[in-house]
Amino acid sequence: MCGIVTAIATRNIVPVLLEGLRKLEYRGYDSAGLAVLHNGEMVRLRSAGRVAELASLADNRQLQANIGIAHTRWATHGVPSERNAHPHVSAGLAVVHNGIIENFETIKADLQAKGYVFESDTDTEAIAHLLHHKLQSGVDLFEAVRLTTNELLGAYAIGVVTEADPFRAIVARRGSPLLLGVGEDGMYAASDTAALLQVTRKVVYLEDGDLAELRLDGYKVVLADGTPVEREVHLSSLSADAVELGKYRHYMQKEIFEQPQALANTLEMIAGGGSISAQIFGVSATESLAATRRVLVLACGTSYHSALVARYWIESIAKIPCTVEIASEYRYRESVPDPETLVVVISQSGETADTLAALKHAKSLGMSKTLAICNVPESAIVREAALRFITRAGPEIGVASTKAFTTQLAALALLTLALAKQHGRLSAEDETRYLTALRHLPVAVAKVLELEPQIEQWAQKFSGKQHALFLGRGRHWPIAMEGALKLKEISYIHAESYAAGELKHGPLALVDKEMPVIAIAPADELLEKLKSNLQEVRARGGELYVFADAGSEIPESEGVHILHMPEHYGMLSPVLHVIPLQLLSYHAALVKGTDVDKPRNLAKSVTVE
Ligand code: HGA
Repeated sequence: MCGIVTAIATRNIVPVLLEGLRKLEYRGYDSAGLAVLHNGEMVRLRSAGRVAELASLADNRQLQANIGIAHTRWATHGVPSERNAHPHVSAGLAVVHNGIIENFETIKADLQAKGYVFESDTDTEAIAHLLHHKLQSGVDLFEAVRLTTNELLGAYAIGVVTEADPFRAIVARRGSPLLLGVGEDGMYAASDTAALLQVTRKVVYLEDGDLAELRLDGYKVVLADGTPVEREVHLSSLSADAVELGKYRHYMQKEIFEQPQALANTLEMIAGGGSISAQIFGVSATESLAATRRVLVLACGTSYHSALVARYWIESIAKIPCTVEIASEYRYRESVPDPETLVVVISQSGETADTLAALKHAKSLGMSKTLAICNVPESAIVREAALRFITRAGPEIGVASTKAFTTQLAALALLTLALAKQHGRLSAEDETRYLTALRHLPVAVAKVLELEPQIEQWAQKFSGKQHALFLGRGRHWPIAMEGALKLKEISYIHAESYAAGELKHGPLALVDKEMPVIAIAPADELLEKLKSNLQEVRARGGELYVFADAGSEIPESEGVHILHMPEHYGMLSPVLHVIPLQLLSYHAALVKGTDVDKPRNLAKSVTVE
């Protein structure tokens, strides 16, 4: 996903722009570029490769400047190439952009009719020419950006500089993230704080619709209608090194608490837009998803659990048959290939050997429609797949995956909606409803994280146990699986998960007072069935720990402990229900004193078979 850096300062800002881009590299990108005023002239450099290449281009030119914009691109409109890399220019004016302009085709056609010639396939170039056109009418740069952004539909964060007005840079946002950095020697802006810590800790978060002017001696912010507005200056406590622990005891705890931000980053593409575009999975996705007749998801471990949740979503919403298979099994069994199947591979690192091999195996069987969902953009799996979606969880250090899992779920929810839409099975009303729920997800997750103190108390009771049973039904059954996996991998307590309806077919024999039973009890259509299963446990003396949505109406009683979750969150409820299970295993492990971030016998990237 792309990133923006903008700077105006008394120092040479070229190294600042480049270092800022390096800090944004983790977001994933396919090309990079910058535009600066060097001796008053606009110089644009672009590279279809890494930021390091752009840096050496800048070095060769001995580029020096006091004002400029820079960008890492993750293509949505037009293939990754130098020609499509940002900044895009229109007669001495340069623009960088994150997001998708949904009405760019109309704007483009209009501008072409006025004589503007487009050099790229991007939606962004339309912003540059529209801005130029507005300037022709005599308004100043700031007003021209305001008028331009008011015509844009979709999501954007933009940075603008122009030769004609060398003493200010303009930035604006709606949907995509952007914040200002107030420096000692000038003003800065970037997609995230990490890019600015090199120059300042004083940051100003822009709100949707905000427009800001950056000058050497300060800045101003206005709303979309031009009304001036004050935005608070925060002192960032972020460390310059994003993977430092900060106030947390372990990476796992830090990563659990980073989930609202990780989800917001992953969902950036839909933050402002009113509709879902298949293009977020790659330039050829529209065609590929429309031609998909079946979905096969291949993954391992936690990623496999996210796939299992997605199966419920894809079949019930997109109405497309979906199978999920453990990658290490798939690669070695004789299966029946089907070229109309979309093969989805999921891996945090993108290097998981079994998943990579399964992807190659599927391709060798003639299945060329492939999609990688990964957290590491340059990884082998991403390079191997035709389509990709990069989750933006940021570096995940703890071996037990947490934020990678919830961001994978977010990616899979987007895939479900994109598939449903391509197949004409998503009404405009449902699209709006699902997208609204997705956009609200970071806030909903933050609310669940507030339950930590209560979960800590529960964890005390678990640490003395040898075994635990996790129960769930429907799309929460995979969440029970994930809860059991988390508990065993970091606290070494033996845990099993079952679809609650399976209890009486065997595992009920294990239940006694030494076997805590954890139940995931969302207030959904299966709740009454689940309640009967819980009665079966209670009748055998099993102690129940129930994560119940508000409205589940399961009374607390002797041997039945209830933790109340927020309102039922519909389709996306699994994303919320996994959070307390992550916290439960983390705190159980703390009580047991295990090495939380590096559990015995396990490695983070499973690059061996
Ligand atoms: N739509 C623009 C910018 C894409 C983007 O924000 N990627 O993360 C383009 O395709 O160039």
